[in-house]
Amino acid sequence: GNELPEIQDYIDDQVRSSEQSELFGVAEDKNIIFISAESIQSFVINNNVNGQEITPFLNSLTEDEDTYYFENFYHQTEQGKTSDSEFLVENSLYPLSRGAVFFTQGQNKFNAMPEILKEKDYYSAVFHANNKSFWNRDQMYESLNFDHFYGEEAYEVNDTNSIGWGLKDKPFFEQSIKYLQTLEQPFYSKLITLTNHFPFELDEEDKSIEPYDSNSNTLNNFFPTVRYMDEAIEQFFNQLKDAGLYKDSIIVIMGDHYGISQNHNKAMSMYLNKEEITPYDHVQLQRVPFFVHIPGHGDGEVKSKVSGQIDVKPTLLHMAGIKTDQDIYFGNDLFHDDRKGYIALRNGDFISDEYISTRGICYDRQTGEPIEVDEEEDQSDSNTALKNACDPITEKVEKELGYSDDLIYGDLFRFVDFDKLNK
Ligand code: GP9
Ligand code: MN
Repeated sequence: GNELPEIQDYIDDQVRSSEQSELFGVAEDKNIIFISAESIQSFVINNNVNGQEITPFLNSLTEDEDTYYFENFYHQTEQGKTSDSEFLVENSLYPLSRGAVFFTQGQNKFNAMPEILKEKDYYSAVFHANNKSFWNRDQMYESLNFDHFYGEEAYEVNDTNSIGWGLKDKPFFEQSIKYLQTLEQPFYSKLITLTNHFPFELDEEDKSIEPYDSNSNTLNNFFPTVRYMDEAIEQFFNQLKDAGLYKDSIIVIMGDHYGISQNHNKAMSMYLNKEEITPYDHVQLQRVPFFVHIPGHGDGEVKSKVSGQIDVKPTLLHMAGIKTDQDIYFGNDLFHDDRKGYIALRNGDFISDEYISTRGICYDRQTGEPIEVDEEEDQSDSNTALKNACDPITEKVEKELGYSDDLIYGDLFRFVDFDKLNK
């Protein structure tokens, strides 16, 4: 059967907000420069290691008057890692619970950001110095309607400017500038970094801070590579200014997913000065930085509302002055107060203003304390059912994840006339 009408009704009732946010159109005619920052987690922001700041540049952005920083922003990725984060951003749909949607659904029809932005004459391009077929990007980017993909072959990569997974972030940004300068404006460009990737290798000359000292080399080496990426992003801001691209652009920086898995919980608890990493702490560690930088804006602040990668698409489209009245998506504009009020993780866990639900336990989000389960009389057959304070939201989360899966597995966007919608 065709679930589309039911899904559209659900989105109208439960997801879409009715009015335009205060930042609607703020990026109109401006370039959108999106930096996908590899494996960075929010716990490094405004934090130290060995008495030294880890991310001085990003820290300065948290206080910058032209920047909004979202401190409770969650990644929502699964096994598809970076590609899942890209899928969330471009579509505001959930990735799959197993495998990578970039691989399994690379030929589907979508109504992704690059396509919708064409309505305002945006040219779109991705920059990433890795093999084009990694994560099946070459195929998926066509389905998402990107105009161009600058992959590894667009870059000069040699022994001295690469490490680990490939081209280091500093030469990557440096070499990307000349391409950005040639793009038709306005453009939507996504730049995907690589150096801060497991196993976090870095040349001595690129190490500005010392590794941490714990039983986990992964966590130890994470800090110097995060710092390297922070420096690369700062340098990129300056290069955008030198290239004359800065003033006419908004710059978005987002962490793609966690870098430190729960295998390193012991070292992590030592670093965070905690006795242990509880399931609640584990969910809180899934926060990744999200920055929206609008040169000359002046109203920037730290936003504390619960938010996530699912929210990026409606937020950016609205900033570009595009309405999403008809689109099919599961996120909310981050600059709008009328929001769903929860962020669903792909495994069914969620974070709401009040609660964090994980592994069937409902925690108070502020205190991290589990909430007592009420025994509730079921009057129909006098059985006692256990009622969890998180249950009402859990039901919505399950419904929403199911609808997203229906859309993807059924390739249901084939049946929507988006030319009409994107008019
Ligand atoms: C590979 C890069 C890293 O191109 O995006 O992928 P990941 O392992 O983080 O998904
Ligand atoms: Mn990644």
